[in-house]
Amino acid sequence: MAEAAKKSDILLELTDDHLESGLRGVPVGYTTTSAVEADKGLFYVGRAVEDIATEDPEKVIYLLLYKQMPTDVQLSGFRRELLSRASVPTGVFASLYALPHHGHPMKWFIHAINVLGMFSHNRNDYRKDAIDLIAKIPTLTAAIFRLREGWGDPIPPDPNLGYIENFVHMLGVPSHGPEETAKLIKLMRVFETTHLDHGGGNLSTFTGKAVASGKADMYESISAAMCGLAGPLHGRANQECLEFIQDCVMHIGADHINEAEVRALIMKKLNNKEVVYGFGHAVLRVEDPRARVLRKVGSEICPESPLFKVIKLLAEVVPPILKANPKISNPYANVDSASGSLLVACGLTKPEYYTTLFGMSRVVGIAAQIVYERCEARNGKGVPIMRPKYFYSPEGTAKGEAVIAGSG
Ligand code: HAX
Repeated sequence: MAEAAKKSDILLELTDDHLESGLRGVPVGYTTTSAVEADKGLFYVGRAVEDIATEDPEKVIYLLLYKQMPTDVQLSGFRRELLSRASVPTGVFASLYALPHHGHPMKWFIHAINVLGMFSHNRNDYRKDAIDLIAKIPTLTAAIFRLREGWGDPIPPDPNLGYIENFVHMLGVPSHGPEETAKLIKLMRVFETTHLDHGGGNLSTFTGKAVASGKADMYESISAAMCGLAGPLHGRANQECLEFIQDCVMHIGADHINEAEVRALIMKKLNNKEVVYGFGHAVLRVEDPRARVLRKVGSEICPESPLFKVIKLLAEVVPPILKANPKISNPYANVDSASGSLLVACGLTKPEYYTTLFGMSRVVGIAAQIVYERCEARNGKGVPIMRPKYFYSPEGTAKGEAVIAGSG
């Protein structure tokens, strides 16, 4: 009853103000995996992400897929299942060898997922394809790094390693000794758990579910979702954000990082009408808890890194500046503010790869949500094909108010 009352609070009377608003606040459906609460943060199946970010990634993936934390027996069975499906058909790698090295890694990633779908024997079984894709995505992502960077052929998964330990093993960063490897594993475990899911309406998740609503298979749907993630206002913000932080360090000098200089750079950016990457959020109205979790990891693995010093300063300096602009709904740091600087400290120095790491994790939440919408919603009938309404209007709002000429 209480739940019903809560929902009716947000069911809207739609007005013209909702048009061309990117569907802000327009209720669409249910998510069974996660919730973004504007004044509290992100919850996976009711658990605050801050509380479970350092759990084993396999446990958190299991939670999103099966809506409960696994017992030890369930966890070891799940690990075995992921490992048994982690190998990627060589035909997928063959297609990667043909791609241009100047193509952005996200384009490789999207291509690889789509090609992987051509090798699926699951006859469009969304549940089986979800597990297969989750099992194989670290293998694919690692291969993309290796082939683009000329590090050598893909490295096969090691059946004795965990999900993220295996990913780092398959990456095989040539310059890494045991210490760097351990640091990268520590970061990537938290990177994975913090990026797995983010409610139902973020662009990539919504896109994936919309494409799946036409009964496109899991691979087509996830490829489409990853096209959404590739945009700079969404998943690629982590790349843009690191480039900005690197710029700060270069301008100020690694030994002279100070508040006044950082503030001046932000003001310059805003005066140039540029976006301050890593800040703001479409739903949250508090600091993104995932930014805090990542800064905590940073204080353990790279406290002296100049990039890390800048992100700590930005988290203090930027919010009061953005608050001065009443148009900006959330002036606080988001998840993308911190991740890139930590990845650099762990030896993954090229920002253009960061969205693939985001994608590797987010595939889990999107696949879990697609399984719900296709196989469970409406007593198993599934959500119907998406078909929102657009008004025909010759000029739209390009020159002031729209004149609606029909509504077919
Ligand atoms: N810097 C400068 N301007 C900003 C801003 C920022 N960090 N955040 C918001 N604004 C501007 C918007 O561009 C918008 O301007 P217009 O009205 O001229 O279009 C205005 O403030 C109102 O925006 P909003 O309501 O506060 O935020 P939106 O819901 O429209 O957008 C964004 C949310 C995350 C896209 C936005 O805050 C932004 O562009 N941030 C910087 C990019 C970024 O860090 N993106 C990653 C977000 C996390 C994520 O989804 N990762 O995948």
